[in-house]
Amino acid sequence: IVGGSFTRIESHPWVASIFNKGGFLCGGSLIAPCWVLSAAHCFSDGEGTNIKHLSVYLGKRAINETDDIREQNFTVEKLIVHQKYNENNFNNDIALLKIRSRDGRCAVQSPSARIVCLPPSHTRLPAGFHCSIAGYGKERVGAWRYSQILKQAEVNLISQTDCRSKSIHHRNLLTENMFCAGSPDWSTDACKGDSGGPLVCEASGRMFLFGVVSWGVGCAEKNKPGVYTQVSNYNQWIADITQLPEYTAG
Ligand code: 4AZ
Repeated sequence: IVGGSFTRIESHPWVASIFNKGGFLCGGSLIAPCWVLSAAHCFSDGEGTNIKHLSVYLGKRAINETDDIREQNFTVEKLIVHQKYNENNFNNDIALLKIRSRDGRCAVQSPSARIVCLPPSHTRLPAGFHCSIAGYGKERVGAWRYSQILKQAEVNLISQTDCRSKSIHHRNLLTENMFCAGSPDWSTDACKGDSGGPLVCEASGRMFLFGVVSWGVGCAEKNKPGVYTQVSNYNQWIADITQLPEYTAG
């Protein structure tokens, strides 16, 4: 995250960190005890991801530290990349990971690990609405490594019309499964490594997962807002997968 501030995992307890072969890969969000929602593009490197090489953490403040008290660590039992994910335009950039601890359990709720609410189907919040993003992504576009500590920042929702008109670049690239968010002075944005992580908005005293960090052109560049997957378009897809007998048995 460019701009924003360092934060405690207890302030964003749904944040998951996903590692591939021991290296940090992407963010995610805990949406049910056994399920983490992330971005499809995190798992589409040519050969495809071998789930044996993935591990998922909850309750982690720093990606290079082990926190025996707070963190929970999981392997990935199933990885479901959206069947209509388009790697050319990032349409349907959404994926689900079924997690399982070494002793066969799912996430245990604690002050540092908690489920985030899904927004009602097809809801969109008004332009200008303040939401927050969190992740371990780069603090500058050219930084040589990810932020070692979890960061968060406030961004405002941008209407589809505004995102298409203000941002020449995004004009023909924005689908109905995406939305834009940015800070009014363009100082704050998601960046490489924040992908898959949450954009949450508070409504009626609860935090809802409205977006998944998906793509952008550079980071915190003028008129190039961050683009997020519109989670409320996927309630049925999420329900179908997380409730499938073959995934819930055992
Ligand atoms: C990335 O490369 C990335 N500024 C994610 C988000 C943004 C840019 C790049 C948004 O994962």
